[in-house]
Amino acid sequence: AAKVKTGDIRKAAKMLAASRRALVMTGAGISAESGIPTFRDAQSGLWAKYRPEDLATPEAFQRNPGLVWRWYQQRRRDLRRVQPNAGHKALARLAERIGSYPLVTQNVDDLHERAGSERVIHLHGELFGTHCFECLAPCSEEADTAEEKDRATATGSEAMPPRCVHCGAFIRPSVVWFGEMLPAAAWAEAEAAAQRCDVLLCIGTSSLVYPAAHLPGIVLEAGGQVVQVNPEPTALDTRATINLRGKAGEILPALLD
Ligand code: BJW
Ligand code: ZN
Repeated sequence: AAKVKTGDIRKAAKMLAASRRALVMTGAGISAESGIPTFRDAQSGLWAKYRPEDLATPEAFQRNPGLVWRWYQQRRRDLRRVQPNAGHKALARLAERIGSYPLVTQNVDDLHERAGSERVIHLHGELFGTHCFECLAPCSEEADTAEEKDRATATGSEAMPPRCVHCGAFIRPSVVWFGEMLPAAAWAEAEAAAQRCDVLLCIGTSSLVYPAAHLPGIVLEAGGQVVQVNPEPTALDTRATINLRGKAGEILPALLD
């Protein structure tokens, strides 16, 4: 947190301590220090080898279900091997400090839950969920153990997605692709929380993907304040009340000091 003015950290900490209805929103940046690449990092980002529209859209899945499925299987395996970092843990401790608050995440990983956060709202779905591409029936495929998964990879039997037991169509990951609606209940909850919150802590998101990127604006228009945590400039910088320029794993624990 060397680059950040300690005065700004102290101001943000006070703001959170005084808040009556805090809200936290996270993006890929909070999981970066756990070893999960972000999306828009050109070198090592999750889309380094492909264009997003070749992987994260319903059209991409229809065109090449095997490619898309294997990409998600790899990400599930990677996720099983990493741990929540100091940033995730600080957010869980923050609830003990200031009282329980909703945590809206764009991430499809489960690192907030594993760190102990309880009111996690997943706007873009979850990596370990699966459902039918056609009839939307949930699939219990993920009950398989990691070892079975690895064996399936080794034998090439996961080259294509499994089939739905009800209608025979392909099974897909329960994540929100470009052009798809967000889960209605999750979005409604996030929007309502933004409208009534007095302080939003917005961490590790480029603020480029909508409608999630609307949430800080909703907070500001309703008279709330926005504290942003990000080592890089983002689309939100000019509107945020306080910009804490640094890594989540360093700034968030410092907010609790
Ligand atoms: C650190 C750090 C450290 C690094 N500590 N920080 C309005 C205007 C223009 C376009 C649209 C609009 N409204 C809707 C759209 C279309 C589209 C959209 O937003 N496009 C834009 C890209 C232009 N939105 C949609 O399609 C959405 N659906 C929708 O609108 O439905 C309505 C509809 C239906 C039908 C027809 C038409 C409309 C759905 C969006 C779904 C997004 N899905 C993805 C993939 C999920 C599945 C998967 O994981 O594979 O979600 S895309 C990807 O981006 C993923 C993320 O959740 C999301 C956001 O990314 P995030 O988290 O911000 O990551 P990065 O990589 O961008 O940024 C990381 C940040 O971390 C950086 O700032 C770093 O600096 C920082 N960082 N280390 C703290 N240690
Ligand atoms: Zn089906």
